Amino acid sequence: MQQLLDTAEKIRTMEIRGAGRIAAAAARALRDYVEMLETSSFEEFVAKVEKAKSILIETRPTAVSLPNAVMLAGSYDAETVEKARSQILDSATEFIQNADNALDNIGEIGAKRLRDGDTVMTHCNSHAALAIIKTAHKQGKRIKVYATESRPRRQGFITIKELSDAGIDTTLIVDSAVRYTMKNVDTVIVGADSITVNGALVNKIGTSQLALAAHEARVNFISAAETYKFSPSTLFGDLVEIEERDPEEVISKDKLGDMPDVKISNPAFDVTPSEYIDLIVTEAGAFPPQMAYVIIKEHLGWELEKMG
Ligand code: RI2
Repeated sequence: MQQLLDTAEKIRTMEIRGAGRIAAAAARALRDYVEMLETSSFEEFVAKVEKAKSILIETRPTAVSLPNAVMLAGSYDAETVEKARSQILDSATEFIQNADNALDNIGEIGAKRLRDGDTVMTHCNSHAALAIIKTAHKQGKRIKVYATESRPRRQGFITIKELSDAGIDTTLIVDSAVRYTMKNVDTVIVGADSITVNGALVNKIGTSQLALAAHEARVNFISAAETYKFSPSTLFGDLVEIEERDPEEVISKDKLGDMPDVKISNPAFDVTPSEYIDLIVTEAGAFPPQMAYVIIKEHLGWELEKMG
């Protein structure tokens, strides 16, 4: 259990971050926990596995990849400890493997949307979005990238490191330079934390500003998202909760000093409506956002059965 609690803490503090990485880490933690779980009582096994699942799911509220991963990795229908254990080990291993392959497919499919000489803007740090840019670069296309800083956690620094290590022409901009810079951009590519049934994209705070600026400048806007980033529960009316993080991430109490009454708001994500999204690139193909329902139905049907 201690290992699982450590992983949960790393997800909460964002030592492990990025909707896809969170999902894979949770699947691994659940697999390792189940592998070591010592009990011969099936009731106890079920209770402990369910408890472990909720600990992982409760770490961060917005990225649906987390509950989807825990449900897919932790699925079993056997009614004995050993059979259920072996089913979960198989499901979790399959999820982790599929998640890895998904990034390769997203890279291949999305790279077709980039032409030699294109300029891309990206936000935060998305492994799925970077898979597209890196694949196009590997194919010999000359791609130039503007990466936003992405305050307050500055994940843009991880992005520029990854891009420059890959030998890609990279420029860092502050978040407020998005609209000014958009005139030089051909395509915006971002990741996804959740995609709702009506095709809205929930992603790092500031994404909707990129989308708005891209729309105004007639620039393509693409989200790169594995199918497990679509949210089945939105089909049943649930809203995606936007995580509000510690104000200390924005400014420390010391620096606020003599302004103790000033409040700090630190929402970690925002919502981009489907009208501003040209395409969602998944491992199963490139879809318009209006097809979110079909993706949920075909790829996350297990969840619908449980709910329906
Ligand atoms: P990949 C990140 O959230 C960003 O919002 C990013 O766009 C999204 O996860 C998807 O990332 P955070 O964990 O799965 O930094 O594509 O809050 O890596």
